Amino acid sequence: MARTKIAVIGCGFFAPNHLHAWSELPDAELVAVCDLDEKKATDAAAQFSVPSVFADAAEMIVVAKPDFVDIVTTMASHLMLVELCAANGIPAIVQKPFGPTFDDCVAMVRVCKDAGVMLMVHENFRFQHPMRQVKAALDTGTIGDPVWGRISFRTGYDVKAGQHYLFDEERFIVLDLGIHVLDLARFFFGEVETVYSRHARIDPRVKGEDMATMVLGHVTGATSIVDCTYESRQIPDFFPQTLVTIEGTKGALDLEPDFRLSISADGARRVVDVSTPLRAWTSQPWHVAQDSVYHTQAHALAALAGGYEPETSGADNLKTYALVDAAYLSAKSGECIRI
Ligand code: NAD
Ligand code: 89V
Repeated sequence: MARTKIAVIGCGFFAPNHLHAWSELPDAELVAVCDLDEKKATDAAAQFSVPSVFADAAEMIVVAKPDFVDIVTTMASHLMLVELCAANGIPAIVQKPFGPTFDDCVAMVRVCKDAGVMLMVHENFRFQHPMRQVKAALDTGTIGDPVWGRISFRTGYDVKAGQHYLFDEERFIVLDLGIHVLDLARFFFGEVETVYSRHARIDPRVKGEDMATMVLGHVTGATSIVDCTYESRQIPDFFPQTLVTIEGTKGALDLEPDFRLSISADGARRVVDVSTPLRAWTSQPWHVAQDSVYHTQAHALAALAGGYEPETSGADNLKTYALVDAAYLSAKSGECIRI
């Protein structure tokens, strides 16, 4: 079977992970890279042996004729680029945050639906190896039905050093990082009906909030706490690990630091190592995130080939994005928001 011809738009900070993953996926063939800054695209093409380089996405689509476009730009350009793909009948995967506003996200879903092309959001946290192990453990039913939990991402790692644009985001950590953790809450506990959130700004150099604590009421009756900060002073710092506690009707599980998954059920506790093996191109401490890029893209290719909706389709991600908006509304009003 012919390999899927992939074009990548955006060759900045995070793109090398996408390019490595596409290079490693046997069913993918990188045919073009594009960046407004042509030097970045040229450098990426040289490093990953990509035959065509563009500074203009519209030209790339006409000339390179990709089967699938991977949009790795920051959110301001997502709507324009997704519209471009849809207008040319090409499916796309777009990095998180899906868009700067809910209306933009809805427009992207609509334009792809009308064009009959797949749209996936690169929401990679649920594709992290430890998170798949947590979900698999939940699905065995060993701990019963989840009734309470906490999903926590706390670090002092300087993410802004690599991603300078984060300084200027009016809506910062909930939209940048909370969106991942909220997606995990949906993944583990199901859909959400209420959101209460408190935010704080700790680093005076950023415009938006860099600490958030959200309480979610799930449709099942379960409650989860989603908390995140880029300004934790904890030692050791476990960046970029997400810690998970889930209590169920028959037991409990904890994804602890250093990727130990402890499962308590039937009066006993067992601990499983769920650490992520290194790939040739992944390295500590980012490897768990990098590896999830591979699995996210593998899922995209499988959904494309199989003609089914990916787990984190554009339509699905609207539900996560609605929680982001609700968190901001709650933090501003001091009220619990019904979805
Ligand atoms: P970046 O600014 O370093 O790179 C983006 C690149 O896109 C830039 O080189 C820019 O010139 C290019 N670009 C912008 N508009 C373009 C257009 N219309 N046509 C062609 N090129 C264009 O950003 P980044 O840090 O690589 O982040 C990109 C996205 O990835 C962000 O949305 C960010 O939130 C996300 N991200 C996700 C993860 C994750 O784990 N999922 C991690 C880091 C970043
Ligand atoms: O930007 C991101 O999406 C996150 C990280 C925590 C690494 O910054 O993956």
